[in-house]
Amino acid sequence: METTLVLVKPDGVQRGRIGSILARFEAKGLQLVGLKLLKPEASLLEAHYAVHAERPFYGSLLKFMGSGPVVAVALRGEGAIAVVRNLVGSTNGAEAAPGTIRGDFGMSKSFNLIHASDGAETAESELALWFAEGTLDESLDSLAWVNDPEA
Ligand code: 3AN
Repeated sequence: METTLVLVKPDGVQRGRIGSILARFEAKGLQLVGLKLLKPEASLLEAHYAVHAERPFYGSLLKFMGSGPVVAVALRGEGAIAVVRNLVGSTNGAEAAPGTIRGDFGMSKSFNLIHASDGAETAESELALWFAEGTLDESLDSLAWVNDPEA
């Protein structure tokens, strides 16, 4: 089992896409184990995007991410990190595959609706930042019908 972090970015919240984005993860069979709406502090965003500090878009990325409320979500499932990245699609919404969240809802490479952890180490550090209080330990009974225990 893996747990990964998803953020519905300010554009996704302002455009009323929280429900339709979360519905895709629920429908897939991932379990929500953390959920909150917040306007992130600059210090949280700086820590979250530290790896991009040298990129030319870093300043505008921090400004955008701090411009309105975001939804932070922790999702658990077998192979959840890669499964979620596949559902999210590639960075630029204009080029992302149809059927992915970015491919279906977005047109931009900066206003791309959603963030998802890109690996095991990132997921661990990002979950510690956004869910310092921890995530839910309990598993929903429905998860027993998502993955075949014999396979
Ligand atoms: P992804 O979220 O697809 O993993 P990263 O990790 O390359 O993308 O970039 C982190 C975030 O920085 C993206 N989600 C996007 O919001 C922003 N970003 C990436 N590339 C650009 C770009 N060329 N111009 C503006 N913003 C960008």
